[in-house]
Amino acid sequence: MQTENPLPTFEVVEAKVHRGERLTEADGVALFREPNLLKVGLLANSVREKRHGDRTYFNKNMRIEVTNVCVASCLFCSFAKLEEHMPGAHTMTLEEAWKELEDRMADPPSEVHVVNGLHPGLPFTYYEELLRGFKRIKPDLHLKCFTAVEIHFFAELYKMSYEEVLTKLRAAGLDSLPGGGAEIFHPEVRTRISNDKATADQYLEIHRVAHRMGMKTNTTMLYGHIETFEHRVDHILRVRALQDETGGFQAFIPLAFHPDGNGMKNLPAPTAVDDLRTIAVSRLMLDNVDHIKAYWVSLTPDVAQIALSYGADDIDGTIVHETIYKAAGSTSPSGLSYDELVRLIREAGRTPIERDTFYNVVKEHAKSALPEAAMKVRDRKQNRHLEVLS
Ligand code: V47
Repeated sequence: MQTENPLPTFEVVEAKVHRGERLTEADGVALFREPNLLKVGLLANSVREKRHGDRTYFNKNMRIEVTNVCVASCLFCSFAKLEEHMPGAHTMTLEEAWKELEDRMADPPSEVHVVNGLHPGLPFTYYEELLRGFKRIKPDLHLKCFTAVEIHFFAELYKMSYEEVLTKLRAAGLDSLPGGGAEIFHPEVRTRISNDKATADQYLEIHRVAHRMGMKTNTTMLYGHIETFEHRVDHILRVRALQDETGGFQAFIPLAFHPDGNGMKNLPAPTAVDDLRTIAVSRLMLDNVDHIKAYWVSLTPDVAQIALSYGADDIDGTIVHETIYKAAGSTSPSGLSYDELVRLIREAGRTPIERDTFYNVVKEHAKSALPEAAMKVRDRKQNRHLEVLS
């Protein structure tokens, strides 16, 4: 890495951003090392506002994890169970998985996001039927299912090429791939935290194949454990390089590490300052990725709300039943209502835009830093405090 040379000053990087120049690896490391978080945040916010103004995206989505049985042994994972008979291991029947969606049909999501363990004993038809069943229930539902790590596992287990796996799943209803499984690409970290699943090159190759087939995907970075700032910058640059080639990534999602109940439980979780800095540097480095997502489950709704002024323009969605972060000690609720998301975005001074998975506008809400109803509640609360004090 070039970082043995003196790093550029913040002012040099700032001037480059204002000139619209692409940032280098050394610039990225310098931004991570800049002690004044506000300066980095302000710069990232200027880029965010140039691209999106106040617009802040969210969707009506739901998460379904059909199995937590997983043959991989990732150090950061608190969700996986090695075998089906272990306490806490669970694999849904297809009927149980479809019922999760059926139960939501009074106020249906526009997207279902499926992430699973790497189960060695299910037939490929289970996954095809899963997708077909979801589409039978709601034909216009967007299916964002299976990380590149799962696609790699399917290719090995069922002896198919990546393209064959994706073609078959697409025929069954798959619309796009979520970004999970990226972790940290650099081998110095990846071999220590997740050595027995898709490598960085395999992960990126699957996204490349998906993009070539016309599918959009997201990508992530799991930060705040044993990696250095240099590893984070290396990761971001690998995303940027593939995006230059294909243009297929819709959003980059930094995921804050949660330590409870996993192989790195002795490490502290990243602080809010690290969260905000990582969002900001991602926005500044990824000049070719449209959206930076502040995933409220991993950040907490409070930090996600602030991240909307540090470069993020998307806050994910309603979600409903998240379990991966719950298992790892997240204190975030497992779902937020539509109105709560609108309120979070509005009170951050932004305009809430309900989107579909491809960022088409479903509903544009009025911008209002403090909506009238919130003002009234605030006044009432303040009056009550004054009464108590007098
Ligand atoms: O792949 C697992 C991460 C990912 C922990 O594409 C952990 O729109 C922190 O990828 N602490 C799954 N992170 C979630 C994911 C995602 C989330 C939101 C939106 C999208 C999208 C994708 O969660 C896993 C892994 O990288 N993870 N355990 C943990 N203890």
